[in-house]
Amino acid sequence: MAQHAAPRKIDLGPGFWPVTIGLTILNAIVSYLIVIFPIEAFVAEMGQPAGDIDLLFKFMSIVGNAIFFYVVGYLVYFSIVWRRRATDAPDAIGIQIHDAPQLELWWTIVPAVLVILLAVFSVRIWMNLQNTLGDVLTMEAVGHQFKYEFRYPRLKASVYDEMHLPVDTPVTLHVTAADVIHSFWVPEMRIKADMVPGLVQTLRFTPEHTGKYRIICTEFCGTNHGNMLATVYVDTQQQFGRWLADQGKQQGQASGTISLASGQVAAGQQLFGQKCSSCHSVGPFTQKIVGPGLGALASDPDHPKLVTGQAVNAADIAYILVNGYQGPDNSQGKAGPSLGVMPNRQANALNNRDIANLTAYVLSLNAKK
Ligand code: HEC
Ligand SMILES: [Cu+2]
Repeated sequence: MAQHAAPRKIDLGPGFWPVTIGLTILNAIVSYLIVIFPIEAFVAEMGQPAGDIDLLFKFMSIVGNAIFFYVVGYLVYFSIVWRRRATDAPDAIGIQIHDAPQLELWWTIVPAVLVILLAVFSVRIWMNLQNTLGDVLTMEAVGHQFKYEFRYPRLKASVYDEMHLPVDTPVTLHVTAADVIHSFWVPEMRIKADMVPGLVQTLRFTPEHTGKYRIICTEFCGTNHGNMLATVYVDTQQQFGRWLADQGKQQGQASGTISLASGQVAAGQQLFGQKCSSCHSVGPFTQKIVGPGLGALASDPDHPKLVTGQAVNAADIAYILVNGYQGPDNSQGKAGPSLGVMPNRQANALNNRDIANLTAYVLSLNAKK
């Protein structure tokens, strides 16, 4: 048996060309359906580069579908045409084909051309996304457990969980993270980037439709990851200008001395549920979520001091709420391992009254015991 000879002419079977024509027609129909598929009817396109990215997606779908239908189509066709017949010897083996330069040439050229096209197409979009040429607004987004921080060039303090952008304005956004890996995803913009501590990545886009859109964290970043959502508002130029001015004014008013004596326990309890309970239980120190339990702050003999090493009193608790804390655990009088990051007042969006109320509530937890 001459098994290794190159065949003069490859026998493709009786129905090869009709099957090829059938698969080609099927591909043309599927490609047409992909081209007319209205992605934006399911997830709106809020601006550029959403359109380009949808086009790229359609191009990949068409190529992927073509490969799928041809490969599976021929696989089924050849399995039927060259199946083992009842009349074949029980130990018969299939036709062994080696060295078919014609076939090998085409199955190399066609995928190579497709991959090159794909590369050119996607690198163009990628470069556009990174290019900061002629941008008007440059700002930063920082991921925190479990909130988004936005820094605007003309605001002294950051804004949390609410991003405002002026319509029709190219925006350069630098994204990074403060603690663990988060991600910045705006489905309507088709942009998504991991927020990685120590790495700053650039996204450039231009919102073109006013409205309210979602920002979603897509990297599991801790116990409250599922609630790590924010909103991006695309405003008219005038609305955006007004918002920015308002923010500046509010930030000017936030300073001033805090009157701790006026703290309301009930208001503090309500705020605690909104802003603190994702990280703190009201159980003993050891009942940790992200931070230590706060229920026995002033009555736990194992932890006579605050994690900062300061005494447990209103002023020193307020100090932690204002400045945040990340350092060794000094609550037992000697330095222990760091417990994590306690966010500062900006990150927790606390004004002076909030701090007074929370301090009163935290201290009241001990009074009840
Ligand atoms: C992202 C999680 C997180 C949030 C939200 C958070 N904390 Fe904390 N908090 C921590 C961590 C972690 C520590 C410990 C820091 C350290 O020791 O390095 C801490 C420490 C503290 C301490 C000191 C505890 C001690 O035993 O000395 C107080 C008081 C406190 N937080 C109050 C609050 C209040 C009130 C809020 C709500 C405004 C709040 N925290 C929100 C994580 C958080
Ligand atoms: Cu996150």
